[in-house]
Amino acid sequence: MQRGKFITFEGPEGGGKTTQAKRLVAALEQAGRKVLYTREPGGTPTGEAIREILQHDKSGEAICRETEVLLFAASRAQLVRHVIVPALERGEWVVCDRFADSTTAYQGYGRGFPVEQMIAINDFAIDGAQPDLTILLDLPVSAGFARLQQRGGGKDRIEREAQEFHERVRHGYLELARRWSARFQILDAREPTDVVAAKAWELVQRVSR
Ligand code: T5A
Repeated sequence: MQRGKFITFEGPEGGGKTTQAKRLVAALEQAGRKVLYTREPGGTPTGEAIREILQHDKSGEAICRETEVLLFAASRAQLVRHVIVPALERGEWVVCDRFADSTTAYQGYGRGFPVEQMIAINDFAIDGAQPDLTILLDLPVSAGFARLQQRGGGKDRIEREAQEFHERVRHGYLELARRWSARFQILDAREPTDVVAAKAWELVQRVSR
């Protein structure tokens, strides 16, 4: 059985990752592929419980930065072993809304942990399950937040970080795209949804050949 392909969507807040990931799943299914959609943090019962801790901070206790890194990694380790790798081995395609590059961008570039340390932690968590294609939906931080404000629903713990934090995250993603230029493709997330979806579909055609 041929292994499926693994596609991830990454980028700063409000770039349209969820919108585009779901559009891609629908397009792949229409093309006759079996597809699994998942997201980070989350995607397993353990991962979703970790997501609650990371996003809503309900205990009232501040989460240490080190704990934050390890919780993201723990959610990912579970998702890779219980969901992503089994699906790929069944020949399915996997579309994931954020993955390991989010830790490098947010906790590495954003929080200031050494980037190489974040990459090493990611490597431990994912055990070689690298995406075949990572689509970086890039847009200015202010444009992403304007969209989220329009959508409503308030900000989660990380969205509440200062603008400079989110600028570092965006810059970090662009660095990662340069570093891993064979895996990353950058799309301008300011373009209309249909335009971005068409460009993403074109990129996906290339990895399916
Ligand atoms: N995080 C995550 C880390 O710090 N480290 C990690 O390792 C990981 C995995 C996750 C948070 O955790 C952090 C990053 C995040 O802060 P989340 O709730 O999953 O949080 O949030 P995000 O992944 O950031 O998703 P968002 O909801 O912020 O945005 P999306 O998914 O990029 O955007 P989407 O599709 O929900 O769209 C946002 C709005 O814009 C509109 C949509 O209709 C929607 O209203 N929109 C467009 N409008 C105009 N033109 C377009 N092209 C549009 N595309 C979408």
